[in-house]
Amino acid sequence: MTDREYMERAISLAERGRGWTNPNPMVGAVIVKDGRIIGEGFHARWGELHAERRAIASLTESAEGASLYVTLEPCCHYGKTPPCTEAILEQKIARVVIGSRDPNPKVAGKGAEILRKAGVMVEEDFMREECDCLNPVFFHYITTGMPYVVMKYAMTADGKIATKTGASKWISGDRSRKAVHEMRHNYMGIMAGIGTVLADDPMLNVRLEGKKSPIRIICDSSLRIPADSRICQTAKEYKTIVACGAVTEMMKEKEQTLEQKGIEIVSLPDNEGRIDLKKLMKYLGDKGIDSVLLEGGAALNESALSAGIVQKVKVFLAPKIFGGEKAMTPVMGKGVEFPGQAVLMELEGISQIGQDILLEYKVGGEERCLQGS
Ligand code: AOF
Ligand code: ZN
Repeated sequence: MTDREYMERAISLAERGRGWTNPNPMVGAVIVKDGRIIGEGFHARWGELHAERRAIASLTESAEGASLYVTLEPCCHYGKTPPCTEAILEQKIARVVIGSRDPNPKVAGKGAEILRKAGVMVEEDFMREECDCLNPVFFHYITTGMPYVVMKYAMTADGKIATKTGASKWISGDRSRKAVHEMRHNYMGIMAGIGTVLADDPMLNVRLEGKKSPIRIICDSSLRIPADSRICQTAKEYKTIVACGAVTEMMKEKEQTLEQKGIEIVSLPDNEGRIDLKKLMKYLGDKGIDSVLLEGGAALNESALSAGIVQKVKVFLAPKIFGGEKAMTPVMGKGVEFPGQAVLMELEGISQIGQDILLEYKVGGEERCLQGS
């Protein structure tokens, strides 16, 4: 096998941690001696052993003189686990091939440096682009302290997210809706606006075996969420945060009722008393939430784009036409005056899911990853 094939193996191992490692990165490692894999591992869950230590724990023979292929620079700090650099040196591994650099200020080049100084042959940036595609969420979160936000919606071929009466069940097909549940597992948070809660009474959870549900975040400026909504009634089972604007006297009683239901309320008003979404992202980031799947509606989508908090947009395009000028489109609000003022995106992927088409865009530009987040 070639260096590329070993790193590809490490990447596919890393993938197995998707949805479980957050807010830590997905990482895979393969240890090779005399052309044979003698150990391999991946970071399986937040708080558990790092990929390098998992690979070492699986060794079938001494790793002295072996090569380690790892998708992310080994750490050199005492966190929940001791530094991986120490374990690598203890094993007398001779060569370390690294994919991504680790922008975590506690590591950032120091891991590679420690190994090099100890006499290990270190190769950096090997298949870096491919390895970077594993962790756009981690890179964004560790450098900004704010969650990576993915805006997702389903619309008809004429760009509607509901009929003129507001009915929206269903726009996309069964397979797309299942894909959305798979998608939800990958994010630590799922965010929706009060309009969506009032219209659909959604659960915003994951109903798939072996997958986990994200923390629910509802943007509700004046705490209109009904106490008997499905979200409120299941708040003890699925962690729920309701963000609101300024809390007026009239809202105090409602605030208490919701808290008794197990809901965390956070008041983050902007100058107009509505929710300051940037502050909300900072608040979620401080709580360790590294990623949010934004499932709209139209008003919240517009606020999120205007606040500049969205990194990615995923559009399910269904083969239907609703028509009607009153039918909602994915982003309402004021809109721009000229095409030159548009929110610009870069197309990253097109795939077919049943009869629907999934379009994936990166807001702004920068890195490209076909799959991944
Ligand atoms: C991981 N898994 O396989 C590697 C990581 O909080 P800790 O102690 O688990 O450390 C997390 C940091 O360790 C993380 O931010 C990243 O910089 C580094 N590498 N983390 O969770 C791994 N190799
Ligand atoms: Zn480590």
